[in-house]
Amino acid sequence: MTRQFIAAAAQMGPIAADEPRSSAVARMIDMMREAHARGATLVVFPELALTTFFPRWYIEDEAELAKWFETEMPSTETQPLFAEAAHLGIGFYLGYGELTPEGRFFNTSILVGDTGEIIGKYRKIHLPGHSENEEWRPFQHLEKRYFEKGDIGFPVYDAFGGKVGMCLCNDRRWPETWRVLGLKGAELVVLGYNTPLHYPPAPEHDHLQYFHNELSAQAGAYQNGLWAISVAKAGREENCDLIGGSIIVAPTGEILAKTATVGDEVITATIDLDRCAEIRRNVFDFALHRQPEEYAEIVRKTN
Ligand code: CDV
Repeated sequence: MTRQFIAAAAQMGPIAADEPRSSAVARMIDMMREAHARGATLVVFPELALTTFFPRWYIEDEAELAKWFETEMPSTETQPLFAEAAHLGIGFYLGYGELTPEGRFFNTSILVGDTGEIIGKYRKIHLPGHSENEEWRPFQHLEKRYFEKGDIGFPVYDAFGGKVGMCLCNDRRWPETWRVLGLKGAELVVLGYNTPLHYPPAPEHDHLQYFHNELSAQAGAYQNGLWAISVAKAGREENCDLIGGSIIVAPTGEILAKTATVGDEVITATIDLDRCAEIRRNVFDFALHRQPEEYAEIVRKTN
């Protein structure tokens, strides 16, 4: 049985604060159709893909904050995306703010199969930024205030003929994310991000944003012998520039497709899950070469 399929990264340009979810969904449907026309059976959308990146603002009122979150999935506004996926026979990954019935807030992604059913969920673990309003910043990054740390670990799901893991934005910078997913057998990791071009605490690294983005995904893919699809929300969003640079990376660490704009843009590549073995049976043969007894430091709490 071939474990080969075409996958798409559907980068999104900016979403304005007053842009309704129905508009973001319509944009995603357009790109889903384009991906399908190019033969894709999986399309990956960004982190918090239904709204503007609201953690850039300090919001004191919880009711005001809750407006950026979804209380059900699919909802009336997102149902058309699920319906179109089922109609076309294409699966997707979607990032959104999740507000649970118990009143818990998470930065979440879901994996949806080609009949429109939710296959799996992930809740972001590495939450960047800060918890208090820091007025010296040109814009806030209040993920630590608005979201709880994910409580379901790094699950890996049977999907698209293989094993698929998810993560979200800052997670991609952490080798532990990729290693845990790799150890669980992930053959494809899909992720979305919102990465400002300007990093206020260390602006001397601003010119490295695209480099660090690629470095993280390429290293994660290569060092674990898996495919990666890493997708931006990009462009000037409410006066904040977000990087583009969405990529599809092979298990060899090579970039096979990359966006050229900071707007809505679809890229595709053929994913052959059997190519994971090129790496996993060689340099990164975990069973043969890993030395976990020497890695205890990694899981020791240091703070
Ligand atoms: N949404 C993010 O997680 N953004 C972070 C920024 C703040 C560094 C990122 O890792 O891209």
